[in-house]
Amino acid sequence: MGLTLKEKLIEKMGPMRDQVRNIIKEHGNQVISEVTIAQSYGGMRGVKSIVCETSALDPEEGIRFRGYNIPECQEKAPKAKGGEQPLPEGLFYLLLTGDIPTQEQAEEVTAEWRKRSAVPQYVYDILRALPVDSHPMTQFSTAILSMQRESLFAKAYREGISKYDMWEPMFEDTMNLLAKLPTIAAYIYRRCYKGDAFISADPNLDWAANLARMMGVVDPEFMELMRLYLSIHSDHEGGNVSAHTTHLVGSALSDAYYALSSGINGLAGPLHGLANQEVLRWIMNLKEKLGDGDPTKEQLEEKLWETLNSGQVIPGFGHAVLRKTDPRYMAQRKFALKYMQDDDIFKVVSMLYDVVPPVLKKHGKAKNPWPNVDAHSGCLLVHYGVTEYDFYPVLFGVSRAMGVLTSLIWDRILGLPLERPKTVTTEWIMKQVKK
Ligand code: HAX
Repeated sequence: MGLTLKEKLIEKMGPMRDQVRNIIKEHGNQVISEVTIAQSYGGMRGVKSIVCETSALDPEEGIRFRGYNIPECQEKAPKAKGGEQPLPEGLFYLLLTGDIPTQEQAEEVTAEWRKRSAVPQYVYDILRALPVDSHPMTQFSTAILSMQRESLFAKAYREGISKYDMWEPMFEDTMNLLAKLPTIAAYIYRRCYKGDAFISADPNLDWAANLARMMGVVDPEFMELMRLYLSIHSDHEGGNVSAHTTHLVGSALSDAYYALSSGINGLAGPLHGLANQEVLRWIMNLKEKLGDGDPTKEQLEEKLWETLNSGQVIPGFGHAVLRKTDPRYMAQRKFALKYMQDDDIFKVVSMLYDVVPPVLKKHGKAKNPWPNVDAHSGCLLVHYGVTEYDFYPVLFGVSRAMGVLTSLIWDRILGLPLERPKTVTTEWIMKQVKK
């Protein structure tokens, strides 16, 4: 029997703590970034300031999870029997420990989450008390927050836990939360769109396949899609809104429930995770307007300019860091080319890939005219009958929870302090300018 996930983490944390302590001691004063006035007003774009261990985003190449890019993860990470896509459980193991797990180690995560997956009855009661047309992200965030009373971290803090040991209840809270998220997400889906008819988990299925099953989509292809989807949305380094928010709230030693719920609220913004909903809404509006048949390139261009000229953004395109097509988009495109080449919506998504970048370049504002992850995900979901696009960001949230909670555990391992950057007023800036 090899090391359990927790033992593996313990093995990794000592050297990392020493390394960070030494870096701060020996090089703490070294400058790694400067901040301009434009960056202060401009959402801190490009300012290197926060530390995040789990993944790194290169503007040209895209995301690397602990050093591995998406094709490498697809090739090396454990898969479900007969499947080709990585098991998200393996991605979680990688994000947490830095090592790609063996098949057995990934399956241990599946088994551990299965053990912890029971959702308290009061969560269903609370969800049922919300209007059924509350946005699915509101329901998701509320469900997570409602379980805060279960936090082992909060309990340990009350009982006087040492700072050095805080990672452990954070790890337990993370495992408990991740175990429950697919059931909660699927329940929200069933409640909102399928007459509140609950479907229970199958103890023989993996985490992602169970989410598919509990949503009521039993197609093995959709289970593969969920494995891919939940793997590639898991993490995007530390500065994006959901990761940064979770980290910030956690820095006040708020527990994983408070922190994740906040991160999910950030993901619910249309410039972030809600963009996948917006992309589908945009395409469906277009199809509704044009009627049956594929739109022409000219019709797409016209609609794009209409959107831009009315002061709105083209959802699914552009990125704060990336300057090339998002590899998460490409991974989904590869999936579509394999399973749904002739799908109507996929055809529109493919046309947009050709038509939007020149339009955005001509428009002259967006620094990155290329598609991001959200431009593609909706069309894959519609293909398998998940047409209710308001729900899409919840799936993003289930996946993103893996990355942001992993970072929260590392925040506690490294003892990172309360985050509190200095703010300045425009009056202060004016004084600097006059100097
Ligand atoms: N359509 C129209 N205009 C766009 C644009 C787009 N897709 N992307 C950027 N721009 C505009 C910006 O609104 C900004 O305009 P103003 O100067 O008038 O404010 C200008 O171009 C410069 O912006 P930028 O520096 O290129 O981009 P930002 O770093 O400020 O913003 C965003 C990055 C992702 C928010 C932006 O590209 C956008 O709004 N895209 C559409 C929404 C979207 O797809 N969001 C999902 C991103 C991926 C993600 O986080 N998923 O969760």
